[in-house]
Amino acid sequence: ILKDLLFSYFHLILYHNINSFSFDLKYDKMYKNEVNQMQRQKRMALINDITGFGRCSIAAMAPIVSAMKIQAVPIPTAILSTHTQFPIFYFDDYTSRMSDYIQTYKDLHLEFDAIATGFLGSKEQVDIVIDFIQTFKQEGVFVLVDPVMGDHGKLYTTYTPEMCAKMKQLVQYADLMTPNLTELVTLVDRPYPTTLPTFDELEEMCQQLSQQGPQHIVVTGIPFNEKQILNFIYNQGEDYQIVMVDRIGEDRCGTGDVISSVIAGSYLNGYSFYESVKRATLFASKCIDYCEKTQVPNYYGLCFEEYLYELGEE
Ligand code: PXL
Repeated sequence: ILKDLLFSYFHLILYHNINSFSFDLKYDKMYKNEVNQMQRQKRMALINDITGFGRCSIAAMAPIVSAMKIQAVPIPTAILSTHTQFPIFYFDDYTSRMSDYIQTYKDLHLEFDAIATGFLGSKEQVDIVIDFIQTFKQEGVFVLVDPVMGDHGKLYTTYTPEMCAKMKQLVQYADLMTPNLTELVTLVDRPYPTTLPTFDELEEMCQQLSQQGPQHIVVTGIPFNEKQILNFIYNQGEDYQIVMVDRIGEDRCGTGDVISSVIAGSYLNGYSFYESVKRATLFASKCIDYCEKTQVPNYYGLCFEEYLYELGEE
């Protein structure tokens, strides 16, 4: 037995040494190849939760950006079996493991072309995201912040005043932002309007938010009338633009994630911000239309799989 044990131990040491030696070589070669590669595939970090059933966050965003020929790199903030709109769900907060997870990317000197952030559950997570951006946002890298904070004039219960203040800190690192009206007014310290704000009011609020960082903002999903949804686009130093879409059915979970990932992917592939928003809202509308026709429950998310191939067609 002792002989066997010694033999295994010896093998373990040998295996480890050979392995770390070959890793160094492999890593060096891999890294140099990547740097020398003229046309490395584009790569996007997705900092969001992984939810198994319900078509939201990374489970929706990763296939969407992949369809656009962009490598998706998930950085989980939490792991859930279903999203929180289901009556029951398993929830595993990943905060305490995020820094170690990200450390390997730092050690590997990985590079990203874009960073997209979504729902963040605690102020610690916002700090981790800020550190990630400070490390990986090199020249030419853009950051899309989807400030998932609330909807219909109400903030999510996790959004304490402390969390709101923390979210405001993240704004300065954003190049692109995709707030809804609730999130926009919260970020610029205004009350939720009782009537539809005018375009001038929307522009003024976007201007205020933009002064803190983001050059491009789209205020998504503003209920314009019974039949239409307004998306208000603000580009720093330019006139505002609007994209109207038909209002189909009730709100669907994950719509924001589908929209923000199509925007991020399109923008990374060279579309203007306006074109990116247009592509995203049209794509989401098509998916919602399919869900309504096939009577998919709202909390099952958007059946984006049906039209995914269209995103790959330039
Ligand atoms: O963005 C939708 C979403 C994402 N992730 C989780 C959610 C929801 C919506 O409820 O619960 C965990």
